[in-house]
Amino acid sequence: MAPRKIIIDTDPGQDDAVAILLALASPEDVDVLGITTVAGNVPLDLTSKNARIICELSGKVDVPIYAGCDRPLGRDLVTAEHVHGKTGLDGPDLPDPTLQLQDGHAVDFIIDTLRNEAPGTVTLCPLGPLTNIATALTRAPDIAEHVQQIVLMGGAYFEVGNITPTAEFNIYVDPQAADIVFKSGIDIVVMPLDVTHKALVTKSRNDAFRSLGTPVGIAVAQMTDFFERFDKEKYGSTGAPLHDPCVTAYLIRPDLFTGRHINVEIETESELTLGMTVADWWGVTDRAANATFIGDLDADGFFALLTERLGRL
Ligand SMILES: [Ca+2]
Repeated sequence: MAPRKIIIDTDPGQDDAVAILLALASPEDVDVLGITTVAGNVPLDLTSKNARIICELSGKVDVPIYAGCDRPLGRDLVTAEHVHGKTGLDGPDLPDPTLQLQDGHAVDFIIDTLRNEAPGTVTLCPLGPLTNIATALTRAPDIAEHVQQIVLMGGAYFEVGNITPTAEFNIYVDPQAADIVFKSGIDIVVMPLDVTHKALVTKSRNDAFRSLGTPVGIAVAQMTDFFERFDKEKYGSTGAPLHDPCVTAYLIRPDLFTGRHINVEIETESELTLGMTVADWWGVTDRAANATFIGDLDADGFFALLTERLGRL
């Protein structure tokens, strides 16, 4: 089978970095048409810089990188330096990038790329707030039929919220954008906290990254070392959850994941529950299913895949 054509839309982020590295290490499975950046974990200038740092680290410098929206559609940007550090990529000491951003806006790149590809052939992989994707779909509704699937990290049901008591960060930052995407009619696969909190980097899993002995393996180990402080303190978990790599791992090994095809709606108005993903996991409404909401994964299989692929870079 030909590799799946994908666009990674991202706000790196240590876990975004690992997701991107996994994709770049897997050319037989995914063809990365481009990487688009969005404001999220840190402001846009930093997410755009971090995306370039990651591509240089991987040695794959021919993937075009475009900067996108620097703020959510209808509200002020909320960032997460308390999780990811001041740079968004704290942990390893990586050099400033020499790789340049492409001219032009990420949203234009998404629109043009989709229009140039056959209907139903490009998968969008949002790893941050959905601002770029929603802007593209609003400006050019015709691109929806060119999308094969959207596989995104965001939301939560059983785990509820990580930035407010009821909202997951990516959805909370731009709930209006999320609402547009979830109502788009496109086939959506969601990696909520319910599954990503089961993708924990335990000490032995992190040792496996470090033992690769390569610049990529060591940098990933240092990133997760940094990232895990926050989650260990907050949740008392055994290690850092690798949220975003669930997206790229799903493209390579969907059999590692299980979920339910259900209705998911986004709360866009309530001050109390803004950005909540109202997921009808138990099928208690007659609202039509619009997303596959993943609930579980084979964590050992996931980390085995990750370690094997990262070892190639
Ligand atoms: Ca992210």
